[in-house]
Amino acid sequence: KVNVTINGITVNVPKDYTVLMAAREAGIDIPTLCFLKDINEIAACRVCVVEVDIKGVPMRNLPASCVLQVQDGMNVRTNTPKVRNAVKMNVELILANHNRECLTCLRNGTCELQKLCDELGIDDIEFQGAKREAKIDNLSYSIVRDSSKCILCGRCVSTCRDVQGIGILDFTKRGFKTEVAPAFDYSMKDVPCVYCGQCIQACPVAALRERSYIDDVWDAIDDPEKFVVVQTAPAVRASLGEEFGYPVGTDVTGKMVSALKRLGFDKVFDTNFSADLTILEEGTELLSRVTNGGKLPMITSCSPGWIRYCELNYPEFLDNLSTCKSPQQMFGAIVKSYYAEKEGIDPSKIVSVSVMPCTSKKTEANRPEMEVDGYRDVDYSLTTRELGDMIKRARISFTKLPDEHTDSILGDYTGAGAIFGATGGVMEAALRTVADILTGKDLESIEYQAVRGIEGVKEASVVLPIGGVDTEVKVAVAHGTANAAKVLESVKAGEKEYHFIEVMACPGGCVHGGGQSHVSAKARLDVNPKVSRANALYELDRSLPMRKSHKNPEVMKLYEDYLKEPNGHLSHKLLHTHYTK
Ligand code: HC1
Ligand code: SF4
Repeated sequence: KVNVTINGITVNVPKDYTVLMAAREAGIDIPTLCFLKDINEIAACRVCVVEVDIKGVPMRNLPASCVLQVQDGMNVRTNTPKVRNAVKMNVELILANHNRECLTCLRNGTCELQKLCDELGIDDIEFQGAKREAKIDNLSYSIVRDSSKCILCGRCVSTCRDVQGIGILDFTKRGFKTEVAPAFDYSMKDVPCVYCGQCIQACPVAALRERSYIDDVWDAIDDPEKFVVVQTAPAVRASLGEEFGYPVGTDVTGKMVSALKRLGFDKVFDTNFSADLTILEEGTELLSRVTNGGKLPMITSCSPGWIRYCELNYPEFLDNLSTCKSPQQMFGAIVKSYYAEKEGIDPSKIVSVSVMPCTSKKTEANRPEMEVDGYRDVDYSLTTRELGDMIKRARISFTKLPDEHTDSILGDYTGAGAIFGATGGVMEAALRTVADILTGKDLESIEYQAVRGIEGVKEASVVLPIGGVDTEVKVAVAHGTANAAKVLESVKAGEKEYHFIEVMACPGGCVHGGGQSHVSAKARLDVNPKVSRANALYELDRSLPMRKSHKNPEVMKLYEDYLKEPNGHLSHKLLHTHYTK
């Protein structure tokens, strides 16, 4: 450990600390902008500069505290006229080339640059140069890139390249014309982007954002001819409250349902319902592959970012993917078939809306194969943030709403469905059902701790009787595409053998999807949204009377009245698909 003095306060910190982290220990908040802990520590914006002397010898220039390692006897000052002037000038230089239409900007209120200007008291911009030419790329179904908002902080670049292991975005061109974009200025539509939206989560401003379908959804709601149903993904309820000031990871299920009813949706259902349905279909598929010599390991297929990643990078594993559509798509298919039939509604009048923590779901909903008999499974997919915006625009006082319950007959769910939103949740839900089926018991020990948590790759094994023989069922869970690649490489190399693998494209799983509420880089130093939101889902699971998918009464009724059996003829038509090379 070393002793460092910051603004007269001495702290004893580990020697691999940066000055920025040491200052936090001393209770001193150094401003940052390009800094994203453990992801982007590159001193690009120079907003975190400080004055330093070491044992009385001043360091030349003003070093950036995010990359400056502490040394014994270091004396740091963060609030001198020299520092204040330099920081102000650096921010003004960024602003000179920034599209400053804050009032009409999507990130008005959540923008980290705007907040910084407020904190630093920026009241005038001295540099009024020419601005970079504005380019808006809104051709993909999922992601919009607006170069006029980009401040070249590099947070998206590092996230896509280092966290996701993909590398779609990079600095292009030179000097004044420098931009962050896909190579050769391609549209996001035409590059091997998986639309995970992790770059949106990294962006401090509105340079990267989701493509919005809010207006289409309002139009549907306002059309008296249309019957508009909505489903909300497991992870949405653990983040939506953040849009209204609740702490990160507060479960707001009841208020979310109330809000959706007040927005005018004709029926408010739940993707948790179809998560349970997925488990019955996917669990049955797994058992049939294991007992009939089918392709193993079977790999989950609910995360569309993962599916696209697999198609683009590991086509040799496409036959390993479960043929199950994702819960989002299964839900849509059931709404326009079973539900329409039961309620006597013409499926062509039904508009199926989903609210997802995800930006890739927008592209998934638009995949050509995601329809049955000409009816699209899902017509519009919104993010958690878009739902927050709709609630605000409708001037609904979210915090004052009562808790309400989802509608039947597609609104019941179990704890197993709820935990889908956290990495390892699909695996745990599947194991709960598969273990019961194989043992013929109603097992009480249902929490599979080994697949929980945010370690990049998790492994577990469970001994289960298959065909009368005790068999060690080996499973793995990977979240984030870089971790998925690690697991696939180890399977390919023959180093690992698994029966079943869960992959989610986003680090942390859906709870940290590209469509969830923004948590600023600064706030992330104190809370980990992946952990807090996952905890909210595990708590919800524990509080529910039913915690196994095969105990969901509405799902069982769906089989009894309509589908007849998992993986049966009708299931295949509605709920399964194939991925082709
Ligand atoms: Fe997910 Fe899923 S868990 S993929 O992360 O399988 O988006 O929440 O809705 O479809 O259920 C997302 C979440 C979500 C699907 C389910
Ligand atoms: Fe990279 Fe995901 Fe952003 Fe595409 S959506 S650029 S894959 S981080």
